[in-house]
Amino acid sequence: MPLPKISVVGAGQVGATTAHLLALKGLADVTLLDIVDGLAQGKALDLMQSAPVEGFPGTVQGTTDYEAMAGSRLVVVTAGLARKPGMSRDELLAANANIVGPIALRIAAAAPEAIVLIVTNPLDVMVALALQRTGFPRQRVMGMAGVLDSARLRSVVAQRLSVSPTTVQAMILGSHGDLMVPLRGSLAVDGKPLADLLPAEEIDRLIERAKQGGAEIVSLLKQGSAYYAPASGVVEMARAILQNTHAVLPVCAWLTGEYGLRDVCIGVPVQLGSAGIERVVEMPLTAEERAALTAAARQVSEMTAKLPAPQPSARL
Ligand code: A3D
Repeated sequence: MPLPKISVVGAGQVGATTAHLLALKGLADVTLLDIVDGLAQGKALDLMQSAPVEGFPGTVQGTTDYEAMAGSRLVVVTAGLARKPGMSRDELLAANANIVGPIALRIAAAAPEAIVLIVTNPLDVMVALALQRTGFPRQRVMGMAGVLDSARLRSVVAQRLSVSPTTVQAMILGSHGDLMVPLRGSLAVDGKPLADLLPAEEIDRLIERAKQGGAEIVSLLKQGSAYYAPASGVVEMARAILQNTHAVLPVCAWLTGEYGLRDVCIGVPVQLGSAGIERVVEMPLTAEERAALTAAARQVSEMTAKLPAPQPSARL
């Protein structure tokens, strides 16, 4: 059976690592696209030269041509600037809107049936922008952040308890930034509530460490931001879509009344399948969690309202 096609726009750290994982896992034929001539082509060649050793079945091609996205089941957008030390994700807003807006128009033209998965920051606002510019239904435009944020929390909990990270469950909702909303009731190890294993203050400290996980990596790297775990988050979502698993994952989605929120993109539990977002899953929240999710949504709405109007040159 031929493999589905995934296009990855942006062949930088997150994009190239995503292409590598997709190829290694045999999930797709990958088209890697970058605005810098030679970058995607060079990385694609390098990846293809690992195929004889790794034995993966798919192909990776590199290009600067947006038309090459034609026929993609999924387009992953990682194009844009990454954070520098001390910089907030929100400071990237104007610069990355001028990159993601035109790319969304290109996707709508070249791959009108594709599902779009945004990674570029500030994540929640970029998903709203992509939804608006593609004109796609909300089922087909989403963002990756919650899988990463939850994985960071699962990782620190696993290290603290010396257990396998795959046995740790966690669900982080809200916006990808300071206003992420960890659901304390979701924290468990092999189904056993974390609250039975650790004191509340220690759980607070682990949550804070996970919240600062991205900034900690940015300050250590000195240039660029995290990419291995972000790419794993993208591939987990891609797998749920391509293999129609109906997995429930934290996904940035456009809400139309769920959780009492509307006309905003925010991280919520979503069932993913071959159509994209199959449904937003409404989990019971504490009053505190609901208030935190509402505050995060308000902040994202305010930032979305600040999006620059499309430039004539950006109208493609
Ligand atoms: P980086 O390694 O700089 O790669 C970005 C790539 O985008 C570069 O190769 C650019 O040449 C390319 N690019 C720029 N403009 C265009 C364009 N118009 N068309 C095609 N390619 C273009 O950055 P990175 O890979 O580390 O990060 C990429 C983005 O993802 C940044 O905005 C990060 O902040 C964001 N990010 C988000 C998460 C989330 O969890 C949401 C995690 C990690 C990174």
